[in-house]
Formats: sequence, C-alpha cells, structure tokens
Amino acid sequence: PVQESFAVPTDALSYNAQGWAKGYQSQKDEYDYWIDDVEGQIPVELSGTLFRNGPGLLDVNGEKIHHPFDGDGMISAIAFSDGRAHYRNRFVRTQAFVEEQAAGKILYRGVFGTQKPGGVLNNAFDLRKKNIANTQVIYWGGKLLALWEAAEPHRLDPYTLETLGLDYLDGVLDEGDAFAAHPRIDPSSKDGTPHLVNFSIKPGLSSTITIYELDINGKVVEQHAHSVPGFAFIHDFAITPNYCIFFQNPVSINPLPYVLGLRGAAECIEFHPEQSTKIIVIPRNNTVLPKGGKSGVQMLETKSGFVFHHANAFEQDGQIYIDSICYQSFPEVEPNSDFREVKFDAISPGQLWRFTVNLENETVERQQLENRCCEFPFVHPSHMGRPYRYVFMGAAHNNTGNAPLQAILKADLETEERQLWSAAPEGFVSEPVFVPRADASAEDDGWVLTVVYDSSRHRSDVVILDGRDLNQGAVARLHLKHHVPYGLHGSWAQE
Ligand code: 3ON
Ligand code: FE
Repeated sequence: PVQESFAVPTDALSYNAQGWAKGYQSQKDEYDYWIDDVEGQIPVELSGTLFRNGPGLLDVNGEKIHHPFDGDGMISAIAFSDGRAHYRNRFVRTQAFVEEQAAGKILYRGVFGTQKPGGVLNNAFDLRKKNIANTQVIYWGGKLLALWEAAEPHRLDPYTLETLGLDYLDGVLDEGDAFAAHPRIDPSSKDGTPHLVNFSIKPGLSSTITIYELDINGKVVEQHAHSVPGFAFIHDFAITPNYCIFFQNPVSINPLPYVLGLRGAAECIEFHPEQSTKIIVIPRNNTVLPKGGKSGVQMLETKSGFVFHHANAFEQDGQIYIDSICYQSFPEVEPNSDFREVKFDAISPGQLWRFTVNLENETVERQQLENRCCEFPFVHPSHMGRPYRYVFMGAAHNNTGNAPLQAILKADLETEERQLWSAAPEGFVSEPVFVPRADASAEDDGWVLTVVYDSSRHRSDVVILDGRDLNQGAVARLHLKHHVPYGLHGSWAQE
C-alpha cells in the first residue's frame, strides 16, 4: 500500500476552499509595467527572465471551460535587472484563441472535457484538436516557444510576447505533429555542449515515442522513433547522459464517448490499479552504453501508480535512479463536475518516490522519499540527469493529506532534512523555479522563484526565496497589480 492515511480532519484545513477557487478566475487583461510594490530587496545579481505558462482563461466570454488544462495559454514574463523587475503577460494567439475571442463563444472542444455549446449533437464527430499552447514556455536556440504536448509549438517574440506563429523546428515537425511540453536540458551532452532533449507521443493501440535532441542553436541533431505496445499517456520524461526514461502508466482509453460528443478525450482514460506501470528505457545513442545497458529499448515493470512529473534521474553504480511524483491512481476527470469544487481529501496526493532500475538484472525497486503532498519538482539545472542532492517542490502546508499547493518544500535527499516556506492560509503557490547564483559552489546556492496567488487580495505575488534556507522567509515579495490564474510550468532565461 502506498499511503493509507491521507484524510485530514476538516478542522485542520490550512486553506479556505472558496479562497482557493478564486485563483481559477480568468485573467482577461494583458499588462506591461515595472513592478514598484516590492517588500524586501530584489537581489541585484538576479538578472534574467522568468517565463511562465498556464491557462489564462477559464471561460470564453462567460462560457465556462470544463477543466483548467483546457484553458488558453497565457505567458507571463518577469524580467529582472539591477534589482528591478518588469511584468508582462500576453495570451498566445493560437488560431483557436483568435477565432473564439472574435466569436465570443467556445468553438472548439477541449481534451479535458470542454464542450461546445449546443449539446451532444453539436459536439459529436468534431475530432479537431485545439492547440492551446498552455503548458510550458522555454527560450532555446534563439526562439521562445510555448508548448502543449499534443501539437506543434508556438513561437513568440521573447520581449513583446507577440505570437509569431507555429514553429516546425526548421522543417523537422510536420503539420499537426506533437512536441511534448517537458523538454529537459542536458547541461553537457556527449559532444560536451548543452542539448535540449524532448519527445513526442503518438498514441494508439501501440504508441510511438519519438525523441528529439536540439543543439544550442536549436538545430535538431538527433531524432529517433520507437514503438511501444499499448496506449501511452505520457506527460513528462527523465534523462540521464545515456538514456531517456518514460513511465507508461497503466491506463487505457475507450474513445467512443469522445467521438460521440459525450466526453473529452482525457475523460475516456481509465486507470487500471491491477496492472503494473511500465518503465521504458531508451538509449540516447546506440554507440557506447554503460555496463549492463543494452542497445535497444528496454521495458521494466513496477507496481501500479500514476506519474505526471519526474524530478530527476541519474546513473550510478550500474543502476538508474528515477525520482518521480507518484499518485495511487489517475485523478480521473468527472464529466459532470466543476473543477472549482474538487474534494481534495477524496483524491490521493502526489508523493515523491525513488525508483531504482537495474538494466542488467531487469529489476525495479521503489522507495517513498517524501510523504507530504507534492507536485512540480525542480532541481538545479547543472544536475539535470546527474546525481543531485536537493529537490524543490510545490507542497501542501500540512505534512499529511491531499490539499492545494501552498508551500515550497526543499528536500535534502542526502540528510533527509526538510525546509518549508508556506503561504498558507491565504496563499497558493505555483511551481518553484530554481536559479543558481553565479559562481556558486553549493547546489542550493541560488534563488527559488514562485508566483503565489494571494486569495485575501485576489492578486498574485512573485516571491523570491533563498535556496539555502527556505525557513528564513522570503527575500522579496513583488506585488503584482492583478492576479495570475494558477499556472503550469515555467523556465528561467539567463540575460
Ligand atoms: O489519445 C489522446 C492523445 C493525447 C495527446 C489522449 C489524450 C487526450 C490524453 C491526449 C492529450 C493529452 C494532453 C493534451 C495533456 C495535457 C496536459 C496538461 C495541459 C497538463 C498536465 C498537468 C499535470 C499536473 C500534475 C498539474 C498539476 C496542477 C496542480 C497541482 C494545480 O495547480
Ligand atoms: Fe507538466
């Protein structure tokens, strides 16, 4: 059993459900201003831009969308220089966003259950994919790309955030091709330079995983496709110097209700607790592999669970270690529910686990590293794919139970020490992004940036924490003039 005791008595709640739900109001406005309301000091050495993506609209002209993952992508850019910070946000002008805003109504179905008005008849057999560009944003090879895992990236102007159009990676992608929202940057790939490693999934009765590696100029230098048995819903992956690692969750899909206009595609996914999770290990190149490594794709099995996000992976002593946020089951989307009224204590929390894979013996062991409800793990960029010590995560305020993310947790995987900065009861955090201090030697020497929704003022703050000591409180709290709806992922672009 993973964790039996995640129900907390309601009197111990660290948040107010109505307050939490307000963070899912649409942000319809686009801003551009210097942040002048700052508590504390913005570190002068912090120089660069925090880009963040997430659903900006939770309704289209008053018509509610069904799930936050169906919300139109809105990019925030917080640019830091000389102890000052500038905020800008822009919606990604996807084709569907432009059309829906002009029409003032929902014109596309969403993967997570948003339907067009007009009932089943108006939705049946409409199998178009709405590329909503809402999951991640990354600056690489001179391009700022907004990512959504089921379609092509959108390219944006890194300064104005203006949408420049779909990006096909210089002809590598075809129209409608996917490019996942979870690129990993290998700080030193086999040629000694950083590579952006990403993948795409083509799901079906068997699924195709394609791996792409881009050099620092954004040129695709590796591309290889692999077929794996069964349907695959894979949101994230992990890398090491020699491998890409995927968790194939034990899910199946029955697309009929989707085709007939009754449900979104993701609402047709069924979780199978009696089936194992498959760990797919794909060599990044087929030349020199470490001892025990085999040249082809290897599939291993571990106990049932559902993983969206991996913290990191590394190779050591002939094994591969993968640290991941694991759920007891897939948080299935209820067709007739409102996500603003989610019952947190009815769902199992995400928790950090370590999987130890031995390729030679084809064994997997797993061990829970952290009991607290966590999501959005982030590690020092130079330790990506390498042995590492610290992981920063969004976390619940209380150390047991499932709850919204209100705190940032730093886990020291060497000493098992924990540090926590909490925004409870009125604050709700987003993914922490770790920015190393220039010339730092300690792995935790840097800043942790997170956008916090303050439900008491219906505004968001950009919070800067000192990575070495979260317990000491925020280094600076930058008050924005408005709220930013709960986001998904972000990245740091160094000046
Ligand atoms: O056959 C279909 C093919 C396909 C590509 C199956 C399918 C419908 C599942 C699918 C599409 C999948 C997509 C578009 C997935 C998008 C996922 C997404 C936008 C976000 C995922 C976020 C994950 C987490 C864990 C977020 C956590 C958020 C909080 C803790 C609250 O802020
Ligand atoms: Fe993600």
